[in-house]
Amino acid sequence: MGLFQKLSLLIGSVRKKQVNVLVVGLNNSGKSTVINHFKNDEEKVAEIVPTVGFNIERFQSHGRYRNLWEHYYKDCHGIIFVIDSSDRLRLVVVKEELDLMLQHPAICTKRLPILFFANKMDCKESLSTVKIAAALGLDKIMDKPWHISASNAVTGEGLQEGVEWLTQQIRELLTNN
Ligand SMILES: Nc1nc2c(ncn2[C@@H]2O[C@H](COP(=O)(O)OP(=O)(O)OP(=O)(O)O)[C@@H](O)[C@H]2O)c(=O)[nH]1
Ligand SMILES: [Mg+2]
Repeated sequence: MGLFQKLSLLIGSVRKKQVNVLVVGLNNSGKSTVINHFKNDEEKVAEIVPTVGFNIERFQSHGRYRNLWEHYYKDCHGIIFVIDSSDRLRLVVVKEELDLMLQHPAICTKRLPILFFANKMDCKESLSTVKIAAALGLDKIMDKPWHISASNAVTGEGLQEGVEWLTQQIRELLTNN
């Protein structure tokens, strides 16, 4: 069973409701590659469970478009934050963007689960999930469930573990509301 199918079935069994997951991250982090991985499964799902929708939207994390964020944040059930683990130089920029996102009025009041993909784990210079979590100060996120998974979006390695975690979180969120 494909990742997307599994996620849809699990969530769909709780409530037949559209689930929106937002995929964010700096340019070149691997967002489109992650999304494409889901898209292959989407076609299979359409035939099997047509009543369960799953939208993955993405936008570039550019300051210029920050006023659009609220629109995307408003209806989302979870966030996938993609990080290029091999891009050490821009890790400070990732932290800035993350902090801005967490401070956003549409985000800071919600108990939205955030899945971090420490992507490009196959690259020689890539940092471990522990080092990335420390650099981003993830341990300071107390009011939202979060999880970090190492991934290789090209081969799909690590995506399943992360998505399973996110599925469980969204399921709990939908059950409790
Ligand atoms: N080695 C390696 N390359 C990856 C991985 N994920 C993505 N890439 C490559 O990184 C480049 C950027 O990936 P995209 O998915 O286009 O990144 P993006 O975040 O959508 O970038 P923008 O659309 O510019 O914001 C592409 O050449 C991908 O093939 C990975 O896990 N490992
Ligand atoms: Mg892209």
